[in-house]
Amino acid sequence: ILLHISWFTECMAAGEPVKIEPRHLLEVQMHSDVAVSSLVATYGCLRRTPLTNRNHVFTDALETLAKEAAFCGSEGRSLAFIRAASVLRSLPSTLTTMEELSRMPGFGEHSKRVVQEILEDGSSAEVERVTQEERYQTMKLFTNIFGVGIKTANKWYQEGLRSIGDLRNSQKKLKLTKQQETGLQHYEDLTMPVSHTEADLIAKMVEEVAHRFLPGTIITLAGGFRRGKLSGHDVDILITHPQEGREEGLLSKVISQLQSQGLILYHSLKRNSYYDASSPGGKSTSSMDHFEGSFSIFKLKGLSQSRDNGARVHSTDSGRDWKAVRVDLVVTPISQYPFALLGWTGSKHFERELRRFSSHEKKMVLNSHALYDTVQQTFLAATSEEDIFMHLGLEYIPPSDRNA
Ligand code: DCT
Ligand code: MG
Repeated sequence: ILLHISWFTECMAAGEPVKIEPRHLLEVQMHSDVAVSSLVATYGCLRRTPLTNRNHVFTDALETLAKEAAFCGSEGRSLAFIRAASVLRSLPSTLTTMEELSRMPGFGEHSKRVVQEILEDGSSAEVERVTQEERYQTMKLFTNIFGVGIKTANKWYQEGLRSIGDLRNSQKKLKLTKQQETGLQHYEDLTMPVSHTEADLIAKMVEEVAHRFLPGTIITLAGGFRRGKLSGHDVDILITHPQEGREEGLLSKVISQLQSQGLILYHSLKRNSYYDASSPGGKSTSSMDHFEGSFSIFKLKGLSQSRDNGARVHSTDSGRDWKAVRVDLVVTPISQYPFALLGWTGSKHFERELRRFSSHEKKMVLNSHALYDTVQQTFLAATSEEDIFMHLGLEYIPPSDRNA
């Protein structure tokens, strides 16, 4: 009964009658991992998580600790904090007592302690300390650079580098990759939020060029924007065509055309590799391995006067009417499109939870290409995201509720 609890509690909060259907009861029996005494479903993909987060004060703290753990190479510890934050993110109201927390899944002692401290004192001393640490601040700064991961950031920190200025001054001896060099060059632009208006403009730009080469091409804005976010760190675009196979080779033409118009500051093309990929029944949990794609930086022009949600849409440099914007383009055959759409809509944690649910509860392997039933040893076809949720025996969660 308590399975679809975020929905259940929402109904209660809104004073709406709660109608329990037989399928809900059935699902309680199916998901052994769901504690019936718990107020919130264990898996993030069983919960509805809208954009509105009423527990920022707790989730910000837990996410800081998650980041810090990741910077120390403790992936498991990091994930524990992410899981706890995600549970609080899905709540329809602000947490007020530890008693409420005791009925929620996924809270280890450490996360509980942090929440308790915030409930009692308004903040967590540990989180305050971490955010003041030079190492944490530097790692956060460096890992925000396009192309820079934790290992590189840590190496630079150990070498005594502390700021973007330091990196720029030592650029020659750092032996940067082309990607890092561009990331550093456009650091200010790339850390400025991308607005929905800007994302739409880029999607239109790609669509217009794609249609020149291949009429009927379908362009979809995925990632955070599809979940309703008003801004993001990049623009995620899916490209497909109703006739399977027609999309092959399209991306390089689109990029070349945009490049000749001077609209690409950086790009790294990746050819598709789904024909030489290992079986989707294998162990890989990567959600975006085998598509033809491009990690790019676009030069978005002509926005000098516009403003959107408070975020300036052009660079702060004087006289510049363009802004560097990170864009990921992914080309998918139409038969894989629903899987790619589901995989690229996110959130990252929602995707992680969908894959965990698929393998632990259903013995199925889900990625951005396919859903494979390891018991039946068959691929399950889908023409929509709804089909995929149905194969998994899950209630459909719309993109706006996938902000886990
Ligand atoms: N994704 C995933 N696993 C990852 C990274 C990404 O499943 N390790 C999926 C989920 C979201 C999508 O790809 C796009 O990734 P991002 O752009 O990083 O996420 P976003 O939600 O779009 O965030 P932002 O709004 O900041 O761009
Ligand atoms: Mg994104």
